[in-house]
Amino acid sequence: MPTNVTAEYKKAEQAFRDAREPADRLQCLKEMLRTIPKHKGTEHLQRDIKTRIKQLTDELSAPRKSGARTGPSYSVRPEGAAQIALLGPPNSGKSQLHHIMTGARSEVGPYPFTTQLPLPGMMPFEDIYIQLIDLPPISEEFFEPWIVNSLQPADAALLIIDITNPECIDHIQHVISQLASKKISLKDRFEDSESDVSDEDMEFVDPFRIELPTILVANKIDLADSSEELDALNDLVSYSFPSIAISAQTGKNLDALSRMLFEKMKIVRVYTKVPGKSADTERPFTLIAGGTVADVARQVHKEFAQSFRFAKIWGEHVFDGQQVGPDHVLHDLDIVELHVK
Ligand SMILES: Nc1nc2c(ncn2[C@@H]2O[C@H](COP(=O)(O)OP(=O)(O)OP(=O)(O)O)[C@@H](O)[C@H]2O)c(=O)[nH]1
Ligand SMILES: [Mg+2]
Repeated sequence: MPTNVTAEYKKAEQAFRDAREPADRLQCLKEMLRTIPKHKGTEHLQRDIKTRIKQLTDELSAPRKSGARTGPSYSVRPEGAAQIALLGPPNSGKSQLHHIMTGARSEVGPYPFTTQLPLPGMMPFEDIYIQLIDLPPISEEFFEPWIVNSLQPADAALLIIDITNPECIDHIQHVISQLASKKISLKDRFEDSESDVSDEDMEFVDPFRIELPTILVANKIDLADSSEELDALNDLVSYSFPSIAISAQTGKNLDALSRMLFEKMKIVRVYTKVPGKSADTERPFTLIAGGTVADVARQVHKEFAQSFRFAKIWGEHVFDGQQVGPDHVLHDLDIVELHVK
């Protein structure tokens, strides 16, 4: 039987999903606990919320001590146009890929379990950056519990496998099941699924469930001779994830991979201009598909959204200098001139 929630709780829950800083998330969790209807049907969720509040409070109050049993959440503050988590079995080349794409010094080793902490890095794509987070491996026997926290702010994932490993297909399943046991599902679609939940708007959905759109990356293609390994590639077709075969060693197909990420994420670059001047083409603001003029206004200045009057836009989908309101949806490479009171 679905249990109905109040609009107040729903609002707090939405704010929690949108919050990216740990302190904001904590605030939202407290608001969720305050507004959740207190009855038998919500007991389980109340307990979950309390656990998260405790974890976050501990994390925020205590600086990380080495060897502490309950460590910090290991979540990395998002930067750039999107945050992408690198997932996969041991030794599949996650760190090698991270290093070659971002230049960050991920430790690469010819043995499993080399990576033990999340490591951020920025991958350039044309005039923007996408953040890649290198993570420890996930296998049938091994799963760092804190990876769950690391995945909270992620926008999508790359599931990296070693195509020369005869068990690489099983590895995919192990990663999927380990994550599923923690309410994290890897999904094959990048389209926003928010709209299909409108029917159950006022029903409880688990606020801690995470869905990560995922690209399957078949690595070490340089070692694959055209026989067995490529058969394995064909088996991958049974997974419906978008996929690509690369070599993190030789660099083969890496440009295609970053373009695929950019396109799948539907990242929108917006250039701003001041009236009477030409656009600032140096540094675009970035939005995820569906982002509006108001979203850009907020990035330009926190209070901009309040003083906003209208915007003029140049781009492929508008007349030159077309006047629009805050809800106008922007497209990649649009130029926006904000007018304020
Ligand atoms: N030939 C070849 N070797 C690769 C490729 N990518 C990674 N390797 C090698 O594979 C080994 C494992 O690479 P890592 O990047 O450390 O793998 P990982 O997935 O980060 O491993 P863990 O941190 O243990 O999960 C290293 O010896 C790399 O040099 C590739 O595309 N081709
Ligand atoms: Mg590694």
